[in-house]
Amino acid sequence: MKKILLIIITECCSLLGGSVYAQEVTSPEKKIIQLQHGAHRLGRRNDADMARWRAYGLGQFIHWGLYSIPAGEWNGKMYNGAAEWIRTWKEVSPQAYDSLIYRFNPTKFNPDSWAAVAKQMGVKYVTITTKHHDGFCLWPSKFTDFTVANSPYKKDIIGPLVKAYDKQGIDVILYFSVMDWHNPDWRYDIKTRDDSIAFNRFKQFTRNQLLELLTQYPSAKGLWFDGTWDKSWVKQAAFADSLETEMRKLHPGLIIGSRFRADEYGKRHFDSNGNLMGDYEQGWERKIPEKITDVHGNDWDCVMTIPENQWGYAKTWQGHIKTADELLEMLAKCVSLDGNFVLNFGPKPDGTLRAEELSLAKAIGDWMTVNKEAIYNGEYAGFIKQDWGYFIKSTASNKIYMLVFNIPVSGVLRVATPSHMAIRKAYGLDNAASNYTSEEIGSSTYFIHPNQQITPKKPFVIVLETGEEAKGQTGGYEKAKT
Ligand code: FHN
Repeated sequence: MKKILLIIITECCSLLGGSVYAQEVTSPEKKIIQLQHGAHRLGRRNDADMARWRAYGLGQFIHWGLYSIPAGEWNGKMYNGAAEWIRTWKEVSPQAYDSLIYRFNPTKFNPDSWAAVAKQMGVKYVTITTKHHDGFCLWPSKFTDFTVANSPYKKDIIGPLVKAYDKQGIDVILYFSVMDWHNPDWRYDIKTRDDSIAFNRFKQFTRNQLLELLTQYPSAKGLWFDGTWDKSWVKQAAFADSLETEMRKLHPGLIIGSRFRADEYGKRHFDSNGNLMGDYEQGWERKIPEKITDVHGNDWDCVMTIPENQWGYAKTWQGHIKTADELLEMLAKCVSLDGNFVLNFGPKPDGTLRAEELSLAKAIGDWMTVNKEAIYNGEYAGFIKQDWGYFIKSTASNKIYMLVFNIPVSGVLRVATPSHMAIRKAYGLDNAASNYTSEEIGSSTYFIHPNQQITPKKPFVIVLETGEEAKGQTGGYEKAKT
């Protein structure tokens, strides 16, 4: 009770516009710090825009910019890091890198064909880099010369892309890196008065660009922030907090992840009380939670590369390249734990997509054509995880989907239902007439026997229709007396 009261007090204070000075309240159960710039809300956002975001399941990430030109190679030498970071390599002069603007001319860029690929793949949203850490803007920003408008291509990339994806019914989220290596006012840290003057100009520049993006592309559904870990930005709790409020006012329904701002103690993602800052957790980069308790009831997305760590176009991919089945398993795992899965694409400098990405998109899309019902509107089902794969519950139909990736030697699939739930029917998602036997083998435990010998080439989905266990229908199983 005491804990609940304290949480309510904290919440009221932050809703009152942060007029309460930071002060510590001690409780025997938990020490709660009153924050002026902590989380704006406790728990999930429950409006229609956020419900739409939550139902996406599958997304596409696009990293595109000047770095696609060197593509991980500089003066004949290969760079070991991610291609979009090549500007920071000691072998590369920043001036030489920045002059790549004069070579940016993606004459084969066709946003309609990108959007068609994404549509066939089954993605519900795309996150596009409007500006990555190098500071190059894919839209003609009024606030810097370092934009596509001053490249040989001259034309806006973001506007036509938003239009093409909107036309396909795919929502657009704008990626924005606060860290900006090109801007002379950007600082990693603020140590001197001059740093502080410069960084104040940089803050205004950042604000101008963000308001410009939201004004120019009003159909965008959200902002995906990056490059916000620098000490300089982490110290801007008040500024970032008021900018977030300003952006939300300008663009009602705007969705912002947990990477945007820090609280006044410099805590990022989660404030000093452990509450999520922003609308969803953005910490799941190239990793996926193992269990539902890892996500603490928050919304989240996982952003994933196809090779180990390349976001921008790299001529050659090193190491393990994920297969379509691995990516589908990641997608299933994310949705089964209440998250979205976002797969990255790094287009080539001429504006085309690389062959490996196109063929993975096609394979994922072919699987989605049959199985999308198990992904869209999917959420954690509350079943105990089994080794054969993942359970997903549909918020649209209440059906339970079993996404099967590993079939046991026995060929039968074990299911333990939450208590008082019985399985009424089991069938293949690709064939509603395929009636699978569900054998009750113990209290709330079943074996699903697919009727035919299963030798699938692809992961497949079984639909479970469930109902309340009839009163007294416990099967009379006796517990061991230990
Ligand atoms: O440094 C970037 C990286 O290049 C890429 O943009 C990823 C995408 O999530 N974000 C940063 C690292 O967290």
